[in-house]
Amino acid sequence: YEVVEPTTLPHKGGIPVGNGKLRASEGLETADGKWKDFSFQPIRESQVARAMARRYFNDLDTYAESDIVIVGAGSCGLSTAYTLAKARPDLKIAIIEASVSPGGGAWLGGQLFSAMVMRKPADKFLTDLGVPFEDEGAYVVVKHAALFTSTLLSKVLAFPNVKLFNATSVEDLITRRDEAGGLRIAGRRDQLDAARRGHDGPFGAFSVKRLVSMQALEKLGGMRGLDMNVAEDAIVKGTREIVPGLIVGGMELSEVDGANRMGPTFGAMALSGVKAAEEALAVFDA
Ligand code: AHZ
Repeated sequence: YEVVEPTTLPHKGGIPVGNGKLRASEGLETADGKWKDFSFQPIRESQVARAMARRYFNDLDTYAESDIVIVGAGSCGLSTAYTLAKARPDLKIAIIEASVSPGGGAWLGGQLFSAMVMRKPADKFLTDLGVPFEDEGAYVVVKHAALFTSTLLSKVLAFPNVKLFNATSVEDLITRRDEAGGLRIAGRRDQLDAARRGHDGPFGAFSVKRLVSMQALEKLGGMRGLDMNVAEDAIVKGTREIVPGLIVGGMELSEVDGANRMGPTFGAMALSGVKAAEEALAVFDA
């Protein structure tokens, strides 16, 4: 499908609001300049169904074999996707998110407050992304966590080599044996599961719990209590390939390593995403 950039659409940038009133812009005006004769272009219901279904099934077909599969579109998974897609337009990246709404816990800064705190040096990630923040010295504050999440999401989804399958839950891991008999996650190098999280919730730490039940990991360390200073460094530094083919980052990693949680500060999620992307490329390019 040919993608039409917004500036070339007939309504040229949408409907501007002037003098407090909604005013039709060029291309949207009706003959008398009022809304009386306004009408959308005609359509059949079947066209709508086909327009959606054709693309979805085409995407399912295209991404049935992906280079990288990211399980969970929380702050860590999305940061991974952003870093990978930006660095490697040649890779096919699928994001699978159980919920209808991607973003995980990052729509709020934590504890029902709207601002988001990130400790330095995670400000570099915000600068790269183009999200404004207030500098408080050792840490920065984004006015709205939702601004961070919506900006990250919009950039990730705009990459032509990324497809988000939301409302889709990962229910098991594909496994293979290598020549030496060792277990690896997914077929060859072509299915790589990177970066997701793990609070105990309906889907909490799914991948790593499954690793235990399939005896690829002896046991989980279990997430510890809150200690921001210890937790954030540990999650970023510990983001790695846990079992061949499976890279774990974000809060899910705390379940593996018995690491502390960090509570409402998101720098480690962004930078764990960056590290997960690096680890994935190291595996992929090996
Ligand atoms: O819906 C989940 C969420 O959007 C999704 N998910 C979980 N299991 C899945 C499955 N298939 C598909 N089986 C699944 N999707 O994964 C996403 C996880 O996002 P998150 O925001 O919950 O995790 P994160 O690691 O990206 O960020 C954690 C943020 C936290 S938790 C925390 C603390 O507890 O102290 N502190 C921070 C900053």
